[in-house]
Amino acid sequence: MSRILITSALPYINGIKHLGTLAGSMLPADVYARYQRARGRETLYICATDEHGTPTELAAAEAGIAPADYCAEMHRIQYELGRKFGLSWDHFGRSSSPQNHRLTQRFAQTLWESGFVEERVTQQVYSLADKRFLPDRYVIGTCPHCGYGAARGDQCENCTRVLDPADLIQPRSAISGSTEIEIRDSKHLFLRQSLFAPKLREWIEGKKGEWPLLVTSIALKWLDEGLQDRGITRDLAWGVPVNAMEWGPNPDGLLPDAVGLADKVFYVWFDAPIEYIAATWEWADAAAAEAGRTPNDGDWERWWRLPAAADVTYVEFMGKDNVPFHTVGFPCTLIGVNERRDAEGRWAVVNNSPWKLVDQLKGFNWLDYYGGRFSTSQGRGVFMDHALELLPADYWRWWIIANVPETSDSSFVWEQFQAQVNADLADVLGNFVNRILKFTENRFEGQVPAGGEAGDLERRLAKDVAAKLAELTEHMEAREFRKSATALRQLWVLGNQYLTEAAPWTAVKTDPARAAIAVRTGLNLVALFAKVSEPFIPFTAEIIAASVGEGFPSRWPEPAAALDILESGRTVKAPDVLFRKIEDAQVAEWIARFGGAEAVVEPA
Ligand code: B3M
Ligand code: ZN
Repeated sequence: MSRILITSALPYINGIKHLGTLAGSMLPADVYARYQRARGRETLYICATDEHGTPTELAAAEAGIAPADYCAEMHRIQYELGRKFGLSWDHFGRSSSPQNHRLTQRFAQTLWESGFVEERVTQQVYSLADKRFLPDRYVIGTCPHCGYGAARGDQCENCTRVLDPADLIQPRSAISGSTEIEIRDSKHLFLRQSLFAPKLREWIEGKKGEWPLLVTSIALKWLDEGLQDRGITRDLAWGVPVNAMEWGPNPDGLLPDAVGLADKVFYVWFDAPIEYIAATWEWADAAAAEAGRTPNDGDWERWWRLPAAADVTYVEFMGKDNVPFHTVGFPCTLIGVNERRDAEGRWAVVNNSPWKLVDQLKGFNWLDYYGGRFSTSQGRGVFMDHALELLPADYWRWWIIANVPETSDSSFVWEQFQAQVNADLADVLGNFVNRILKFTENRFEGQVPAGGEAGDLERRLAKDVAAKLAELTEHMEAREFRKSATALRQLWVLGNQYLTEAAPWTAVKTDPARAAIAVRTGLNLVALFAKVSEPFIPFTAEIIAASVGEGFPSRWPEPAAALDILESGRTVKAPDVLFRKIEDAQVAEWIARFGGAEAVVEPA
């Protein structure tokens, strides 16, 4: 049986994340991880904070503390919020970890010594007003391709074209707005991505039909535009230092310019994906420390390096803007540390334990807020901390997964959120669990009755449930989350329909045996719903499981045995109301606080 390795795009360290960040990667990854564990597959879900780059330096400066202290505090906050949302990471690491420093430098050194990285003198934007070099992202101006006025120097978020600051029209500093910027020479390391184009194209073409069209089309678009060599170092203080002193000669016999590079750090997008591996290393070291044993590299390498990882299926989750870095940049790094090429361009595997490339890549569109972007600065939209102040995590989990932006962008709208949560969670699932358990307490001493012979109703239900469960399982295996949520809701509806038709509260007056089979069947549906709802709404699923004395979490049910879970005589107990309905007055208050339809300033 395959082991499952899951990573979700690393949230930037600065700021509290909004619902869109949950939707675009961490939440679907969590639902999938929980499902895989329920299927009994050895599963590792890894995530971390993405801590380097200019945003961190600026946020720390604004907070008046050192970047290291700022990151430690924000990591703790993001970790706690993630756990409150039920994000079941096996490890939530930090890209500033010693493990990531060592691995990033080791990979860069190998790439240099293989000739896949070279030094170049670049023209870097220097801001006189800010007294600092400006990374591409911190130069803004008008996009030459689509005219978008706030295009960034690395990528235009409007037309997603990759840019260089020199391309921008009327460039200015994103920090101070100053146009007093000048170009200065600065020596940097470049990853020669252009060398990898043929191999990458072959690899991505081979993923057509397996990966979402969104992903392969973005990746191939980048390749069609002509793969550019990319700078992997920056003039920043906070980041993985480029230690040029220990590197061996490259194929031309050159050593890196220790002086020109000594005070540089690696570009955040070079070290961040490597943190997927390094966070697994952190996880293994933490487990060893907890067990009081010496760390063993094999514990983490067995997930990432062949042949030990031959039975691992590696699945990545991310938003569409991250797809280029995961289908080009990171694979170039891993191919580059696995292989070498000779002067004739022939490639050969030189690393007898190659690092794994991603097997399945689930990319998402964007979840926006009333058609516009969430905005911390403009206080528009719902962020993770506020969300949990308003409602329990499962309300958000359910709505996000049921509306996750898989094939197109989707929008959070309070009125639709209220309608769907009240209908699916309160009226369907909550109502079903409450009705059958309250009735069992009142008329069957709170115990699972010994059921008589199942009738046509139960036989039809068993067939429908088995078919719907098989459909849900198929969608989960395919990582189709909206379809999975729809199938799960339809399962809940089947339970309600059965109860309405079987009407044990009527049958009990004239045919107690019939009522007993209806109650027994209803209680088995409760146990089933707890199992299949756990990946989506884990907190509520645990309460439902406990109400019928079931363990948690438990194995994913087999369709054939879906209605034969509870033995007669088991004690059951109705839980408190599972979902309080969202009132109109609450929606009105929240629209006033977080913005509503009028809130949209610029389109997403
Ligand atoms: N920190 C998330 C973003 O672009 C970025 C992902 C890194 S995954 C290695 O919002
Ligand atoms: Zn543009």
